[in-house]
Amino acid sequence: MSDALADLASGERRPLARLLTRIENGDPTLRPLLPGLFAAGRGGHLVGITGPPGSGKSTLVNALIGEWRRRDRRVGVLAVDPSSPYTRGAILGDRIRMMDHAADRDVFMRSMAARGELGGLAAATWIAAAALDAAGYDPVVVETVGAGQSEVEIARLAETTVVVEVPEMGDEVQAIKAGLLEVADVIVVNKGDRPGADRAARQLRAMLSTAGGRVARKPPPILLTTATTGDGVAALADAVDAHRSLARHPIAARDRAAHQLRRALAALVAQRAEADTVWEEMLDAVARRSMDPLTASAQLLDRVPRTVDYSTSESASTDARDR
Ligand SMILES: Nc1nc2c(ncn2[C@@H]2O[C@H](COP(=O)(O)OP(=O)(O)OP(=O)(O)O)[C@@H](O)[C@H]2O)c(=O)[nH]1
Ligand SMILES: [Mg+2]
Repeated sequence: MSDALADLASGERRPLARLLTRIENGDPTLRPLLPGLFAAGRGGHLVGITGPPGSGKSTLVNALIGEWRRRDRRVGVLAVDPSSPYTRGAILGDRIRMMDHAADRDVFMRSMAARGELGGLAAATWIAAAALDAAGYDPVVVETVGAGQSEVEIARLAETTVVVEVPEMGDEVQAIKAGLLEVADVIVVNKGDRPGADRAARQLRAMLSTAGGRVARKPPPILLTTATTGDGVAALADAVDAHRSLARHPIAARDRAAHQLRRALAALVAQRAEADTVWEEMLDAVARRSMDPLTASAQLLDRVPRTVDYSTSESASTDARDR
């Protein structure tokens, strides 16, 4: 095992923080460490929390941390910042809202942005989550803003995906909501102190009686919370904990693995194609409409080598650095 991984197992915060920085930067020398990192996992529950901006995700995570700490769990939290204009600036707010637990040694919180390339932000996020798992945090919570498909996808890669909604349900957001609800294992109507919260929960239940959740065929539980007071948070923690065993059903695990593989594969192929000498040429051709994107993709794919050994190309530099 490399020193970086051995240090993780010690439960110290510094080595974990350092490793997360390397993951965030897309440090290519990490790639040979990945099998060891995933093998060092301790079975922590990976929980994704997503929902519209401002729905109270961070406040809810803060309250959930309190609940899980009462249950003697060590909690890890990654707040994902896709560095889009939408969410820039939200990070300081997140930090303040989760401040209740800043001094707790058994709570680890970190904002994640991805500057480099280890298969994109989604992959980097789940590598980081694996690091928190290897460091003994359970659950490991990933908060992403459900403002775009990629962010929702990040939460979807979790074992248990919690979708946070709010009582105000304008018609214009119904479509977005439907997309979000599709990936939900647990649905929360937060801001339960606001008028119409009960009605919103009832509407969602009606909507879902036809849609169905992704793991079981039966609709996911819908819970009412008020994150600011903690109302309903214990029941939410119960629902999340209860979903853990469902998520580990072999069919659910394979379903998740398929998503992870497809995403990682797409990111890798795109990365290699973009490094190809003909990439710019293809771009021009598609931009000029002298070639269609599908034919261009097929030609680029044909040029990607059939066997790529990632373990050899970068391991030499890793050995030099980590030993
Ligand atoms: N009334 C009420 N306000 C709440 C509740 N939960 C959160 N809020 C408020 O809603 C605002 C947004 O809360 P956040 O926790 O930052 O929401 P978020 O979903 O993490 O926001 P982003 O990360 O920016 O998408 C804050 O002003 C919170 O105090 C609640 O249950 N009731
Ligand atoms: Mg937030």
